[in-house]
Amino acid sequence: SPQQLSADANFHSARPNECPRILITGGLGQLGLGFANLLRKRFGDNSVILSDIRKPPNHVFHKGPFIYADILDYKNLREIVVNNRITWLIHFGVLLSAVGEKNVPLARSVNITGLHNVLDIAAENGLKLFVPSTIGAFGVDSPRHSTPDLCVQRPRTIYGVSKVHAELMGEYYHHKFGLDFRSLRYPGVITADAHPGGGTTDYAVQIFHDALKTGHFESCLDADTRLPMMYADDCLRATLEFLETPNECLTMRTYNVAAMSFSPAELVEEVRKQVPHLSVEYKLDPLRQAIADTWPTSLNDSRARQDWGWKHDYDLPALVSTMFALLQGLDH
Ligand code: AKB
Repeated sequence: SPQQLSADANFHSARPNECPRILITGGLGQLGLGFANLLRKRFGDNSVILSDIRKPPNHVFHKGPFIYADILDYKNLREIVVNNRITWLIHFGVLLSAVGEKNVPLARSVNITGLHNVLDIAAENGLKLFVPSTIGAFGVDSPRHSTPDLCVQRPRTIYGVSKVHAELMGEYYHHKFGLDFRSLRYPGVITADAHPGGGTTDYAVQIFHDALKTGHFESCLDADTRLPMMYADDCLRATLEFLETPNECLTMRTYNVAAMSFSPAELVEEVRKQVPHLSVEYKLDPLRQAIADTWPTSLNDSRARQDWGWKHDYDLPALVSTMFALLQGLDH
């Protein structure tokens, strides 16, 4: 479209030479626009192309370049990387844990075939490649508490299996072909500006909207199911700081990152400090509960803290007060 062409023209002309040229896949998911905003602040508005297979809402389109990119279409993706002289690829395109179990063939294709396309294009074109991993890459056989970076990983979801595959393939491409592959194992991420789609930790975003809209919250996980969680700003800052860390500081390619752990009951208690009348019902979703029961309750991220200085800013009280301030500001 003419708008797309002009977005591309801006992308080519306005960027200083030393800045990375960044493509984000799955850009309309929970983290895409937030990360594009952070990267655009750092490297300039036209340094980042957001991409997805869906039509973006106007506010996304007006914030900077957006392009159609299908990670399952190798030639389409390669053309975008080549034509825009991309140097960093942020691969957010994925089906999350719960939705993946409901459509295994699609999850296998998006999460595994899509990753293969991204890996090959990144290796062929000398890109820096970031692929998030997850607490879902661990399983019942992993240590449950303070789970370390290196331990047994036998997840039982297609999402988890595909993420272990991504970690291993990325590391293999790094050692075999010199690909600058980097991955962080994200906890459940809590965003104010976007909803997650089909994850096991989604309840921790939903509660804020329900508290403000109806004052009633139905938790799909049991009251005492503790999981590692992180506020979006910490998650995105961790990702950028990690990407900017010189190669020689990294002793690994896939790191745990952590901030806090809480259960639905602990989150409810904190939310009630802002919305005291919140009523809560525990209506378990058997699929999500079964998945959560196999995940770590907390991550050990000491290697990230040691190697590249990771440090979180938000604990549970800070997360809750920030979420309410933002959502009320958005005129809920
Ligand atoms: C999910 O719940 O599937 C994701 C994750 C923790 O990876 N939010």
